[in-house]
Amino acid sequence: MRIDNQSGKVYIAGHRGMVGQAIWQHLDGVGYENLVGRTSDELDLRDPHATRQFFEEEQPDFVVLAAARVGGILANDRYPADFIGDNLAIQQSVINAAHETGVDRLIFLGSTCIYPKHAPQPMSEDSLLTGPLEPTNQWYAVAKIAGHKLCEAMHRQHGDDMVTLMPTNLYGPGDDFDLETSHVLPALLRKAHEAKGAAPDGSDAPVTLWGSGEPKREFLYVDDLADAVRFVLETPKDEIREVAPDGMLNVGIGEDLSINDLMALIQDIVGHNGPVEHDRSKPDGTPRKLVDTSRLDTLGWQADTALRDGIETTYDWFKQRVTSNVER
Ligand code: GFB
Repeated sequence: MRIDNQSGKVYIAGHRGMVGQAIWQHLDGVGYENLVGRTSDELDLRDPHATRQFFEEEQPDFVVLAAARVGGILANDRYPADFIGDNLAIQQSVINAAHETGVDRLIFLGSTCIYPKHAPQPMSEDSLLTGPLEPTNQWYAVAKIAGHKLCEAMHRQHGDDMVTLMPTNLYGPGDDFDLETSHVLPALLRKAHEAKGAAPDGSDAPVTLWGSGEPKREFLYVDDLADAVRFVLETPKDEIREVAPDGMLNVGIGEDLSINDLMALIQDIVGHNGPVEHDRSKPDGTPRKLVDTSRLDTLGWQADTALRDGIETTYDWFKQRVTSNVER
């Protein structure tokens, strides 16, 4: 039995980011009539007083906490204080305000980098805190673990309905394509696109991959995550707790591939035929992070965007953005 939440007020924290935007469009598209968002200029979620005031004024029924400082392997490694500090502060303000103002359900978005670096694959929710973290993203991971634990504690102590979704590596339209801060998929799309015909003789210039290319990653299209958020919003609390007593649900597609194979797929989509080189001074990070999705499978949800289709849509979005920037 699904819950009909469509007339409830849903606050999407972080609605201008790739994830928040996709959630907004998806909920809007399926008939949610009462969506609320604030830009970071309008409301600094690191400020607990401003956040509390916003919750008191708006009185949302549901909260999707998609606001976070995020980035790829290099950004995580370079800005550890921002990644741990901002995320802890945002989570603390929003989760406390939701508790204090009696929100019906909060969905907190984490990441699968919270699992130990050498967790058995596929990684189940039970592997949380069973071993050391990957050093490059430990700062972000510690913040996200604390966010989940705060939700779990709110449920345990106060009975609050707070659920954490742990999506695997996300990609899609609206992603960050800045080569210093982005994740691997948008970075490789951009690099392959820009290398086309860029050699002095007009052939395709080389593309440089960071690290060995051997690590494996699982990629989830952001609209699939948005649909998982909708699905969880509409699933009765008891059904969720039956499969997830700790309130934690992995979200993935159940398949991964090496970064070298991702590069080959992107070359095929973009039409790049030049060589691929490796910058081995850059870190590899976690060797593999395939998630075990059996909890969400049991509840009845599965991702349905094939990797190739998702990358093609993301590439179309990127090309349009590049063209409109040039025309401006
Ligand atoms: O996507 P990514 O930055 O993050 O890197 P993580 C994944 C893999 O791709 C690493 C390699 O082995 C990178 O070395 N890679 C190859 C590249 N070429 C590139 C490139 O041009 N750019 C980038 N960015 N990577 C992040 C965490 O880890 O994943 C976050 O740091 C978060 O905290 C996020 O959990 C989902 O998958 O290694």
